[in-house]
Amino acid sequence: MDGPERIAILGVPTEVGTSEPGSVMGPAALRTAGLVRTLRDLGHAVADHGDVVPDGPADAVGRPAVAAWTRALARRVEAALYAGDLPVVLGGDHSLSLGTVEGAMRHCARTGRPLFVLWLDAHADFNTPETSPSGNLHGMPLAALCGEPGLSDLFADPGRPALDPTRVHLFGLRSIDAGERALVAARNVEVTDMRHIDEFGVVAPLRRSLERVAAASGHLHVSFDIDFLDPGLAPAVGTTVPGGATFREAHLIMEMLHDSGLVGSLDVVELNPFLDERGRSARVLVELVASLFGRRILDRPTPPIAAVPAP
Ligand code: Z70
Ligand code: MN
Ligand code: MN
Ligand code: MN
Repeated sequence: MDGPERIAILGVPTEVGTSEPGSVMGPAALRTAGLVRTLRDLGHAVADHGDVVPDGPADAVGRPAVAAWTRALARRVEAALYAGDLPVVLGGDHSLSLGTVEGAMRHCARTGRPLFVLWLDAHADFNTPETSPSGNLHGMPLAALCGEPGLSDLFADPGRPALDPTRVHLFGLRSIDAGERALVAARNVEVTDMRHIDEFGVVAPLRRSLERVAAASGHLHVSFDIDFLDPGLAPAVGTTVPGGATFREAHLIMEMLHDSGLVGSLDVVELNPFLDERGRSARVLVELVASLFGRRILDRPTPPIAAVPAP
């Protein structure tokens, strides 16, 4: 990401993966908060492709409904990447990332670049039907993508290769169920939890991760669940988990992601506008996406820790 991008906006108004209604309105709220105009004002060529239509009956529920969204979205994301666009997917609950990541994986299979996933989230989203206490599919996309059994019916291609869990970085974790904790450890998923952030900050673990992606010439997919942020900052979430990222932490992460030039696709998920306060959360997300796409205070990248300028 260096200079103007061609950005393809894709709305995914779904809430089939959660039991809390409202995130179906997420794409509309992000557009209302000025996402498209903000990205254009930064000099990017932005095409709003409207909302994706699920590939199946409109009244589907449960797993067949999630699969219908995955099939449709994977195709749209793959096509956008093939056309040289950077897809920005507006959710919708986090089950939609099955589609974004399946599409990005197909693209990476063609280009030969390895896919890395940065998962900014309070949760691990690594439950399986066996470990899930809720049965909600938005708590399972990473387990499904990494090939855990019992979830292959959620994909367009049930025989697709699995995402390498060691190339997944959970960042901001502060709520994890017992079964998924065991699974995340067993699969060697990279984890930067909130305690680590409190002790060491966001810069060191993120920089380490970005250096790894750069060394492998990888495609970095960023999946931004709004509950990564502290609920005091972004209250529009179904289940609030206290102790989330501050605006300044999230802002710095976005600036570092921009400066890395490595981001190849982005999801912005789990905004529930029905629970927002005068559009506050939607506006915060637009500000953060703007920073990821190059808005900055001064015209210089975030300096490496090893090279803090002398006073
Ligand atoms: C819990 C589950 C979850 C929100 C993801 C929570 C999952 N681990 N909740 N995002 N808001 O039900 O699997
Ligand atoms: Mn740029
Ligand atoms: Mn999530
Ligand atoms: Mn979450």
